[in-house]
Amino acid sequence: MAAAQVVVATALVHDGRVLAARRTRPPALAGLWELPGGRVEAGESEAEAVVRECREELGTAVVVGERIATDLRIDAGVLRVHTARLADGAPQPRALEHAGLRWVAAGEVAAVDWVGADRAVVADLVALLG
Ligand code: DCP
Repeated sequence: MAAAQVVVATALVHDGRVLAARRTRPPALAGLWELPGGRVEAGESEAEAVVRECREELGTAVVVGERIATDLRIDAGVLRVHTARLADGAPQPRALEHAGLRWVAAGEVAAVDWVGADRAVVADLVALLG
């Protein structure tokens, strides 16, 4: 059996807030907020995938930190969250995949309308933001 597809998500932290991105697709996820990311491609490390997805989706360079959560099961496979910080440039919703971005403070994390898998890391995000 093939290994489960790994999807990475980025807990991008800046000035005590974490970046949330509003999905436009698929219909089941449209309007909900996620930690930006996507599928790890063949031959790519998870950290490399985080860097690539942030460049593609947000137009920004990031430095990847540690993995903050256990594996989360999603329809596409398994989701792994990595912390990151900005290396250069303010994130912009570049890809059609996102309708908007917002920086979320620790006290606001629980109230965000997250996609299902990401909701499971709310406590980790609050701890991360301290
Ligand atoms: N996903 C999630 N939470 C995240 C990021 C992704 O639950 N923080 C889920 C949504 C999708 C799957 O993972 O079902 C793949 O995510 P993307 O569609 O963002 O991945 P890609 O950008 O790689 O997709 P595509 O290949 O469609 O461009």
